[in-house]
Amino acid sequence: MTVAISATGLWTPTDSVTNAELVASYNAYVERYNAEHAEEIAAGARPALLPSSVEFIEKASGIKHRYMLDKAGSLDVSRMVPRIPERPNSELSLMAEASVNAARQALESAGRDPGDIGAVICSCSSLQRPYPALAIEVQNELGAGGFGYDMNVACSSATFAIQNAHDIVKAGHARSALVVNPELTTGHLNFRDRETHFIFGDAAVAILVERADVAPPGAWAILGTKLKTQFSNNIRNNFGFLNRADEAHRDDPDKLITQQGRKVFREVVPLVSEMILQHMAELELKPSDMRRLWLHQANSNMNRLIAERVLGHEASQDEAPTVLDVYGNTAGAGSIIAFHSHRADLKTGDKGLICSFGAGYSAGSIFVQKAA
Ligand code: CO8
Repeated sequence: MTVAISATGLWTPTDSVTNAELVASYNAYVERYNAEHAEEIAAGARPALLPSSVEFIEKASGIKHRYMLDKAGSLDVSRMVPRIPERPNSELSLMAEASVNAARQALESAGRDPGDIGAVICSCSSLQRPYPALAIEVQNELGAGGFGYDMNVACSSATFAIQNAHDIVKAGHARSALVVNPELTTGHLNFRDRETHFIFGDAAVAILVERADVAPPGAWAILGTKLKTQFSNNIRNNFGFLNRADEAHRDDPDKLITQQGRKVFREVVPLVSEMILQHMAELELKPSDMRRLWLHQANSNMNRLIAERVLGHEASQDEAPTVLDVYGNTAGAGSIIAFHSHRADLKTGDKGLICSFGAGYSAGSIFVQKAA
C-alpha cells in the first residue's frame, strides 16, 4: 500500500525581526556588560564581550530575518527572554494552539474533516510540558479520533514523525495521520550568546499523511523513509525536570541551547550527504531523478555543500530552495517550510527529497513523488 503526504500547513507568529534589530539589541547588551565590568576587564580578570554583526550573520548562515513570539521581551536589553504569560489549565496551551493553527490549514487544503484523523503525533525540539501529551490536547481541540503521542528529536522531529505516521498508516492503524511540529525555539534561545543569538525563529508546521488511495489529487507519494542517529554533544540543551534538584546549576547557560557550530558543520555535512546517497541507491534513484531537495534550514553554506554532493553539481535555488533568509532556523520545521512553500510548481511524476538534520546527531530522509 502506498502512503502519501496529502497536505501541509504553516503558522508563524506576527512579530518580525531583522538581523539589524537583533544585533542592535545584542550590542547594547555587550556595551552595558562591558561598562558594568570595566574594572575587571581592564585588570584582565574577565574577558570583554565582543559585538555581533549583521555582515557575519548573513555570510556565515544565510539568515536575514525570523518571526518571533515576543519581539519586545526578546530584544529588551534588561530582559532578553520572550514574555509569554502562563495560561490556566482551562485554556488551550500555546504549543497546542500553534499546532492547531498549522493543522487546520493542512486539513482545509486537503478537504479533510478532523474526524477522519486516526492518529496525531506532536513532534518537536522542546516540549512545553511532559504530560498530558500535547498531541492529545491537539487531537481534542481539533475533534480528531484515534490516539496521539509526543516525540522529541530536535531538528529531525518532523521527519522522524513522518516515518512514524507513514508506518501507522501502512500498518492499518489509521487511514489519516496528522503530524504537528510546533517549534517555539525562542523560549530556549540564549539572546545573550554571540554564537547562537541570531540562529532561531518560531514557527509551527503540520503534515497530513494518508493512504494514497484516499489522498486528494496532487498528493506526494512517499517512496521511502530513512532515519539515522549518531551521538554527539556538539548541540546540547541540559534543561529538564531534574534541574530543580541542583539549585547551584539550575539557571546555568547550558539549560538553553549551546552548540559548537563549526564542529557541527564539519561533521554533519558528510554524515547527511552519505546517508542521502545511500538511501537514493537503495531506492534505485539517480541524482538526475531529483527535481528538488527540501533540506533542513540551519545554514545556507551547509545546504550548498550537501546539495552539491547529492546532485553532483552546484544546486540552483530552484533545485534546493532556501527559506532561512525569511524564517531563520526553525528546528524541525525548516525542511517542511521549504516543502510547503516551494512545491506548487512541480509536475506529476516529479521526485524530490525532504531531509532534516540536527542535534543528536539525528537525520531523516523522505523521498517523495508527485501523484496525478
Ligand atoms: N558576530 C560576529 N562575529 C562572530 C559572531 C557574531 N554573532 N559569532 C561568532 N563570530 C566570530 C567568531 O568569534 C570567530 O572569530 P575568529 O575567527 O576571530 O575566532 C568567527 O566569527 C568565526 O566563528 P565560527 O567559526 O563560529 O563561525 P562559523 O562560520 O562556523 O558560523 C555558525 C557559525 C553560523 C553557527 C555555523 O557554524 C553553523 O551554522 N553551523 C551549523 C550549525 C547547525 O547546523 N546546527 C544545527 C542546529 S539545529 C538543532 O539541531 C537544534 C535543535 C534545537 C532547536 C531549538 C533551540 C532553540
